[in-house]
Amino acid sequence: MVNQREKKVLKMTQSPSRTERSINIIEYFQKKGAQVDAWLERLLPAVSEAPSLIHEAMRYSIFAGGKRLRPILAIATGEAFNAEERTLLPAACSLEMIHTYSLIHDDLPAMDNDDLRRGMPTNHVVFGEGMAILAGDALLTQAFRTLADCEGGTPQRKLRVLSEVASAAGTVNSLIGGQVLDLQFEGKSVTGEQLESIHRAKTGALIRCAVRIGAIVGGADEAELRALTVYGEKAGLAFQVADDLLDETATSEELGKTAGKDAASHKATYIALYGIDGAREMADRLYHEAVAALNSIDRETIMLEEIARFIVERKS
Ligand code: GRG
Repeated sequence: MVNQREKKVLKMTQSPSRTERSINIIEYFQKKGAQVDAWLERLLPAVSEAPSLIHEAMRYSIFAGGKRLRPILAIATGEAFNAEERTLLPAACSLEMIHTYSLIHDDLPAMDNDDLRRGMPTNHVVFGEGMAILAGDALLTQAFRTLADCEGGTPQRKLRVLSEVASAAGTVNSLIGGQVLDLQFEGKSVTGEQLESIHRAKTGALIRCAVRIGAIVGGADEAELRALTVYGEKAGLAFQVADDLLDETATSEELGKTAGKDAASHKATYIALYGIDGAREMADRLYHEAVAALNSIDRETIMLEEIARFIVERKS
């Protein structure tokens, strides 16, 4: 039987303009996504574990069919540095737990108030608001337990990864901080600079972190880490510009979440500021800048190039 995530990956292949290269990236997402799912299965408490309802709620959103972009970015980076799977995979999965927590909370009535996510009713619609808040909290907590418990790696590297993930999920130029800015700017007109500061934090921090932790687990040196950080920052912004374009141009069915919400709520987006063509040009420029940042790294980084391309060409 095809599961929710495999269905999502198959949907990503439905672009008529895809090339041989992008077929490889689809295969890579399928293969690594299945590996991530297998690890998540092991890393999350079983539904049979009491209290089972919270474990059901956590698993409901984790296995609802996300693309697994953040863990796959961490894996692709780690693989370029021959990182050990037993350390890399749990570290990568911790990011998917944090990302899923952020989606559950973002969909709550007090935030974006949405009822569709990953093609399924949102967590609070199924389990109620209280349980959805707890499921988000529990995923965030489990992410840090996963990082603390992962095997292999030196203590220094593990601590550094813990610090990187905590920082990316936090308030300073990071996930929660970005959401705070987003709430504060609601209904106000924003400049390009302000929009970038929201998305560098809200969407970009976890994507940048994915690349950095892959590199740290693999033992990249500081110069390599700096170059990969630029790649991660450019890819993170490109992801958001593409997300704004998809919100405007794709259907809810294609996206698995409510489409057209940005325009309906008069939200500041790259489309609102630069128009569809301007946003497309920006995504393309960011893609080229991301790939250029990889030039100084003497490693096999083709998969990172392909992921950057996927980020701007994706259909969901
Ligand atoms: C702490 C109360 C409280 C709330 C936190 C942190 C937060 C709420 C919200 C973060 C905002 C957020 C949801 C950012 C992500 C933006 C985004 C474009 C998500 C979609 O990512 P995809 O396309 O999704 O990778 P899939 O489903 O494929 O994983």
